[in-house]
Amino acid sequence: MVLHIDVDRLVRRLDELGELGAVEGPNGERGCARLALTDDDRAGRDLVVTWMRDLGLVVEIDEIGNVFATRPGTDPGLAPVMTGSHIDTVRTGGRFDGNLGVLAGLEAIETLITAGVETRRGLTVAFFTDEEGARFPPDMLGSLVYVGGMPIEAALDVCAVDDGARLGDELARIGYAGPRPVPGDRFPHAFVELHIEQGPILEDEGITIGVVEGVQGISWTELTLTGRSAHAGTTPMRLRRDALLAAARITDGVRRIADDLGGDQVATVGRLEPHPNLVNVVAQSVTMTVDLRNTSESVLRDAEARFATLVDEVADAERVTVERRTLARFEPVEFDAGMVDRVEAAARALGHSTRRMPSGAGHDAQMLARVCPTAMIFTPSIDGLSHNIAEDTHPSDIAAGADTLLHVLLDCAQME
Ligand code: HGY
Ligand code: MN
Ligand code: MN
Repeated sequence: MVLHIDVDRLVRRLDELGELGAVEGPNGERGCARLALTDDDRAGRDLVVTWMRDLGLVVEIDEIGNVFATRPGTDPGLAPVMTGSHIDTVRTGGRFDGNLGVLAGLEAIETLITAGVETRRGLTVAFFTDEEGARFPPDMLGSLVYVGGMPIEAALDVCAVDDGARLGDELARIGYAGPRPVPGDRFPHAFVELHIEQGPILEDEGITIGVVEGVQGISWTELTLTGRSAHAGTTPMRLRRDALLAAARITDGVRRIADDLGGDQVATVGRLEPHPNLVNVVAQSVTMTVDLRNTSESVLRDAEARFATLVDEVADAERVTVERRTLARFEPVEFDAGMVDRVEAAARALGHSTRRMPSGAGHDAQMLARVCPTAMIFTPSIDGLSHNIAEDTHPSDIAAGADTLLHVLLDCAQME
């Protein structure tokens, strides 16, 4: 008997969670802006924890606010199998990024409870704090702390890029500074994460399930360029030290680095904050971010070297000073071959088309891969859109992804 999840129940929960921090678009799109450790994040956390407790799961919260909900197995001496993702979003987020992985994990466990199916190993569904890193860099912060990649003290002292709030203060304020110690003292036997692809590949090729083999490398840098504010009307061009012009030249240069390297190289200037940002003042300073990614560590380093040269040349030409701050730097990650095979086999056994692929986005799974055999399952994104309020995935694909997750969890839960 092949078990299937209840996709209507899963979609209902995705919609209900998506209402917390909901953002309405001009054409009726319904996205979600639920930045980490905001009141909306607290409301989202409270709702998911209520669903976890209603299922009778054992809920634990760790010192960085990661939440773990476990259905014990028949052999309590064995480490559980874990699934999960994140429920924080970016400001132009959708209802599926992260949320699908958490709620599909909950749905898989509820399906087993309803069917009266016990598992040898316990099953844990988790959500990790601040996966997006958009408010508190780096991204995947909560899972990074959980696996011992970042000391808790350093994490609690990270300040928000929007309002400067201290992460530890915000975590306490929303009531999610938990007692479970970090780094984790009880790592899972295996970890599998369901996530939307967030890109165009699966949809373009008409494939239902992405079998994710790894995650590309990520390099985030914050630049603060400082020139000299001056009067827009009286200051001759030759006398200007225009930080905004320097930022514009760097932005254009970053695009050229990606074009010159080609292949998997991507480069993004996502945040740009001029000061004083007034119509009649030559900008005194600009804070900006550059996001570079590549599946190859050596090419990513080449991109970083070209970026460093670009910044030096522009700063010299425009006579501005530069402060650099690394916000995130993670090398490419390869998932466990055995777990990747399990994902592929489960999807195919359910009759779904599959293709192996890397992940362009960062995910909590790349951190869990440091402590246990890990893999990911992708479902198609309509129009390849994500980090956009129009983010969407067909219910049939949601069902395919969650069913695949259910069967990978069942498979792993019987492992020795
Ligand atoms: O930035 C990322 O790839 C992810 O959305 N945190
Ligand atoms: Mn995500
Ligand atoms: Mn995201």
